[in-house]
Amino acid sequence: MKITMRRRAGWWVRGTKPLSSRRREAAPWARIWWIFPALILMMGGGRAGLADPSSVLEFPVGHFFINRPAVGDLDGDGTPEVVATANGAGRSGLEVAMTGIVTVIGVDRAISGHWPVVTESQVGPLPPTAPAVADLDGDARAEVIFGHGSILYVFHGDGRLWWQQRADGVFQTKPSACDLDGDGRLEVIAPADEFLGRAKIYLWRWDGTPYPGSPIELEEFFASSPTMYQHGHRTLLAIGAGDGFTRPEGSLYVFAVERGGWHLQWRRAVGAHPIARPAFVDVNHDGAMDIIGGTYTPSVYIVSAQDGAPLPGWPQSVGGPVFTSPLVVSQGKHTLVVALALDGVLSAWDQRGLLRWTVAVEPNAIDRLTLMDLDEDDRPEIVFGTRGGVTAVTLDGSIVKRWELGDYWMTGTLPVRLTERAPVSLIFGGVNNITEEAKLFVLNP
Ligand SMILES: [Ca+2]
Ligand SMILES: [Ca+2]
Ligand SMILES: [Ca+2]
Ligand SMILES: [Ca+2]
Repeated sequence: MKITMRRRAGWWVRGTKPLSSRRREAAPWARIWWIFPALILMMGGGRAGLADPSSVLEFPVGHFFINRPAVGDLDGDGTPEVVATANGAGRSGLEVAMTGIVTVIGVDRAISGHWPVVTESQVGPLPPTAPAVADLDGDARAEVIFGHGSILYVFHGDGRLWWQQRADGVFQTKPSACDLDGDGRLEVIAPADEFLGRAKIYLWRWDGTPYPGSPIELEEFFASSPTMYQHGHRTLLAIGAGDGFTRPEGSLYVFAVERGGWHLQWRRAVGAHPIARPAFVDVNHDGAMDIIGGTYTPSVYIVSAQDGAPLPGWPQSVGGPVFTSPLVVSQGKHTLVVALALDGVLSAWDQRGLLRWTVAVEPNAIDRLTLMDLDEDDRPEIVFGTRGGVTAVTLDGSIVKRWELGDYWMTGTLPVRLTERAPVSLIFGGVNNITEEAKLFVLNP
């Protein structure tokens, strides 16, 4: 790949084409492709543009597929870098689809080192997972952790490969780094899927040596990204698992991880294919953790983290599969549970499952809803990428803002303060529906 180095608006990027900054409006009729084993969803629909006075930076980072970007201080200078994983390098379309590319973009100065990096070609078109960014070796420079095909990669912050491990199965969800056993060192947690087989949760120590008892085998084909809750030296690890549309069952697993091992705390059927990343939240304010997630039943579930028993009023059914992790917003005594389904409807309930409102947004398959106080009125808005742009919805269920960014399918958004004094930017990825080009977007709302 030709290496170029350009500077614009305080941003440096190495190894990609020049940047552009622009204002655009009105996304035309578009299509969204969501790549998943044995599943390609095609969706349509349209929406007129709302106001768009904001500035947007765009960085080309690959083709066909892009994940929600991550940020971390890769070079130890105190300011964050942005990491994007996409499909990518090569001359033919198939070659591009079979490789992953990782691009790193810096705010204040050019990124030194070996970025972008390109992964080994896989059998068939597989996207890399979203990246996790964490300092595994304790040198104050974050590593970049992601899976592509059956390989889990760990790169140092300068783009040098540190370690890699092979799995039975395919990495398709974002890995995590967490000190599971309280020894002061992070572990890497990465589920690998196996179509018509059994998904496995791989655990490695910081340096790539296997954690005792790894991998943990699940009954289902596919697993969600893992979620952890830590209490003292004990970590609870929650993961949803399902078989796609082939079987209506699906389980939520909670494992307890302690020094020297792990054990299954409980497993409970929560609906079909519950692979929206579960979240630990005390939804009913009783001092005990609950777990919330979404299924393809389709439904939103809330269960007790203690034993998996459903909370009163839950699960609640919705109009389409829930791939996006639901949000819980608490303001004083009031709690709002918000979930987005693949039919493009955002729904909100109170903690007992009473429906408060619904609003039609756009069909989408994003991984995350973001809370962000856009107008600084001390009430956060719900922000997410959709086809054609980014939408913000108030806690009362009205669309207050819509940024039209062209014919792109967008990922979930990440609010980041890129320098100490900078206002919060929204970072997300998008794939162009015509050219299939993958871009990283930085929106200053
Ligand atoms: Ca930095
Ligand atoms: Ca490091
Ligand atoms: Ca540890
Ligand atoms: Ca609770």
